[in-house]
Amino acid sequence: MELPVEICPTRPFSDQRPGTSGLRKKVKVFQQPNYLENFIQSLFDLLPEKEGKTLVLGGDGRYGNPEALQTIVKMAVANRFGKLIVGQHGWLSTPAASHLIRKRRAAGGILLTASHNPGGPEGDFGVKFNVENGGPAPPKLTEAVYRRSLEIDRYRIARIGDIDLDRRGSLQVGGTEIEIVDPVDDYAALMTTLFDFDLMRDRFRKGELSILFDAMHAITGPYAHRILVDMLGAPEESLLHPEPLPDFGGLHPDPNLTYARELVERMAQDDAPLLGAASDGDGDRNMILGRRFFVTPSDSLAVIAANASKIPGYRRGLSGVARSMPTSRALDGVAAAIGVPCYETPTGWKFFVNLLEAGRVTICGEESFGTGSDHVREKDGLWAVLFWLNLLAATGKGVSEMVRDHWRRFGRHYYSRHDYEALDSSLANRLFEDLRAMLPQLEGKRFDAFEIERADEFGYTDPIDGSRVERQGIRIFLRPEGRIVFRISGTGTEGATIRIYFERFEPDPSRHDLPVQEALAPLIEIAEAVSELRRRSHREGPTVVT
Ligand code: G16
Repeated sequence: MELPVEICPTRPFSDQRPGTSGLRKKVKVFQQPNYLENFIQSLFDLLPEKEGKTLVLGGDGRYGNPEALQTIVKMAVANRFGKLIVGQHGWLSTPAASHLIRKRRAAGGILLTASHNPGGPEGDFGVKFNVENGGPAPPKLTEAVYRRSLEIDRYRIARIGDIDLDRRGSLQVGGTEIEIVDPVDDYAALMTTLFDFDLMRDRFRKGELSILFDAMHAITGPYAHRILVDMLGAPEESLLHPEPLPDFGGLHPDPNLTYARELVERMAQDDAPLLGAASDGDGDRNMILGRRFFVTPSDSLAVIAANASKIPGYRRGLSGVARSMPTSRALDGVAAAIGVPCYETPTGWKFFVNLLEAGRVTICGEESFGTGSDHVREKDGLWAVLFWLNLLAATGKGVSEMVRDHWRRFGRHYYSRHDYEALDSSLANRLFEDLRAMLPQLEGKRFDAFEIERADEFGYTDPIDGSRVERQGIRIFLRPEGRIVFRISGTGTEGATIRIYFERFEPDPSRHDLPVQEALAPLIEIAEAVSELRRRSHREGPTVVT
């Protein structure tokens, strides 16, 4: 039966350029008539062979998702996709979607999420698009979609009733099969191929392993319940905020020390579990805590890489590792010790994908609470949590003991990121222009105990496809070993967010216990002396410190 397909006239929006990860805007922006439709049709127009192809659809359960999913289903039907695989209730974590795309050989996937940004009517909404390898769309594609969005004049939509997304099973709508799948099944099965579930189950049963996992009322709740409680036997109380809610229960689903406050407080108690962990809106980020101990994401990445041989899925060894440029160089020391290459990429998981596809990298990660491996093409929050759980079970050590052992062996990279959010965009741009102009004069400048060794702006040539990106952050290298990086965030939805990343290497174990901000204080002052960010923005300090 031919379906009633309507070709709707529309007018372009000028602001649909995807950022670090997809198109992210305030809910109110997405609520403008045709805003979502324009972006989705621009994307569909760029996919050459849709007919008969499979598309994966899901999201993090945030406000606006059910309605947006219905719209996308109807547009995908009208654009003649052969099959849609949709997570039940519209749910799919980003790593689970990446896995489904790969496993079911889909042409790609659309994920409705603004990641760690808040939800609800006053919050944020977003669309991520992943390509057939399961990874985030590369810059070439997102730029082409943006260009298309500037000239779009019509979109296609099937005039059909809403699909029941709560009922699993298949139905045929015109030429398109719609399959509603359990969002957790395939992902949970994948995890059992990587980690020692028998060992962890045994340790939980004996009371030798314990966890408090904060799903922040976002997508990882159902995944954590299945894996940690049903499969590993952790008690129900191991989960905090497990049910996905459209406004994340008013929480900010960003797993860091500021927004996961309840978890942090519980982990500060004497009877806290061995491992504390949290994930974000769409389940790709992770935060790792021990009792009264916070593991910076950069250290977590380095510990994971250094101990990979203790985990069944990685016993074969690592082909290489990668980190985003602002991530601390703790990983580089590990790579040198185990004799594998360490790649430095711009911020954005999409820059890891070619390396993973080419088999050059097994494990990679970022300072922004993202860690992952070649099991999917996204960062993966629960994977990192299971990695740590498996490590604790295999070594019998606690989190802080693991990290301190690591520092003793490799030295400690004190690390912190200061975010100045919602700045006036023109002020932020001018500040970067000034920093850029200053670069040639910075070398050799002295600030008490430190001297600027060199300063530059990071650009990257992809070693696999030769593509080049410029202006990926301003770097100031210091002597003795330290580094300051300035970047403008590509995920903010209000004005501009400037991030300053501080890193200082300390080889001496007797100096590994300083408070982080104290250890970095001289660098924080150098950053202000060079940029005058606080003075120019009339701010007393950063909005968020991680
Ligand atoms: C995205 C990207 C990450 C990036 C992060 C922050 O994560 O996938 O690679 O590190 O944004 O980017 P920025 O510093 O530009 O704000 P997510 O979890 O938000 O999709």
